[in-house]
Amino acid sequence: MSTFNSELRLHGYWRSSATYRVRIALNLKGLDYEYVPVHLVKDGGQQHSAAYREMNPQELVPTLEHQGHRLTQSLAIMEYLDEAFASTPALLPESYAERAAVRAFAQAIACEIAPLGNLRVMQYLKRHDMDAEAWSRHWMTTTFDALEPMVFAGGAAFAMGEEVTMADCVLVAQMYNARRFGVDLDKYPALVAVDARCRELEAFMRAAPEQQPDAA
Ligand SMILES: N[C@@H](CCC(=O)N[C@@H](CS)C(=O)NCC(=O)O)C(=O)O
Repeated sequence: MSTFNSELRLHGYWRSSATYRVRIALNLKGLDYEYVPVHLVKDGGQQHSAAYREMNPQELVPTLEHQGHRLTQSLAIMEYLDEAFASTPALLPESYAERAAVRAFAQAIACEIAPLGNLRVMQYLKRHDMDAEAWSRHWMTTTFDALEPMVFAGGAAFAMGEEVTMADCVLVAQMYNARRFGVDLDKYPALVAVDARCRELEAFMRAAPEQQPDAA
């Protein structure tokens, strides 16, 4: 079920994992939104334009506009959606300990992997003749090694239990990057299983990079 909310406008890029997380979250919450593509490469990167910088001084996607607010940072945006639209399915569990566990899982990816593989980091490494793809694979596997037993330990359907949470939004987006950069996923059967289970759900399907209007 989808609730139209014309006040939600998401600025993002089809292949951006941070935008992908937020698209999944919006779909899980049943929220319609206007999607405004920001091409991260064309024109030297539209995220660096004066107009976009005014909205997001970090020159990163995504940015979500809602009722005059300009929200940045995908994890903060997902928590905002959970709180602002509390009557829709929750992205975080009720118990404080479980919420902390979901946040920890999401942050392990969003804070320990994603910044190291960001476009501007990759561009910097390439400018300095370094193997940016190998670098990115290295940091993905370092954190995946830690996350794999956490998922197995639960033995549950989704990353952090029997319900889909914010952790799954972040995991699925990162698994997309892992496949794109050729990480050997055979080492991570639990992560692969959770990713596959999530991607069977409509909210995840509609959020997939190749389904976006700006997909190349
Ligand atoms: N911590 C931020 C990361 C945002 C981010 O790094 N976005 C990337 C795309 S996934 C970006 O805009 N990169 C542009 C660049 O590196 O110039 C979040 O979670 O929203």
